[in-house]
Amino acid sequence: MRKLLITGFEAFGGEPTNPSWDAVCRLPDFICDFSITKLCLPVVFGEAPEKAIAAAKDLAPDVILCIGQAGGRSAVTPEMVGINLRYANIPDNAGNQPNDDKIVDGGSAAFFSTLPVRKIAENIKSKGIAAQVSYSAGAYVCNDLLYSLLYHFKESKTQVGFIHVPYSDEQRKENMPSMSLDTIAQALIAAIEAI
Ligand code: PCA
Repeated sequence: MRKLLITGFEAFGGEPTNPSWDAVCRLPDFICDFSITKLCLPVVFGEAPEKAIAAAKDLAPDVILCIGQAGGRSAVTPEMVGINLRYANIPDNAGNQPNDDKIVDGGSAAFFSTLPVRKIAENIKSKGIAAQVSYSAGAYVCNDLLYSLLYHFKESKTQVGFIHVPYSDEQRKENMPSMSLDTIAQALIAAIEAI
């Protein structure tokens, strides 16, 4: 049996909840040949990847799949790339607001996800759920997590990827695209099936 560490984020930006963690909580403990370990991460630059790396040290997962909210997107979007950049429109949950800082001094400009991103998007779509490959995870804490994990695991067999999800219907955002938590959870199961 393979091991998959899946992470979601705590709430941020004044929201009461985060659909990434809410959807992760709905997942079963086993999906295909994976045993699933769930972890909620703080929306704090540097701390999110530290906590994920610490959990991975204990678990030695084959795959680390991170999930985050991308409010305003209408589809589930597997991310193709993490970039070596920190920029924040709003402070993170510890008050940090980096302004075009590097994540790793002297690190590569970018790393590609080591998950089969396009296959993941196709498999989600095959279930009738809107999905699209994304070529930018932004420069906020989600990208910080993706880039830092890809950097940390670049010489290892551990595969790393990130999926952004829309607002949930349960967040009741007016005039904003959203999806039910159940649909988001089904999309994550479809994503894991494709790995
Ligand atoms: N989304 C933010 C950080 C936490 C989250 O769920 C982002 O896209 O960077």
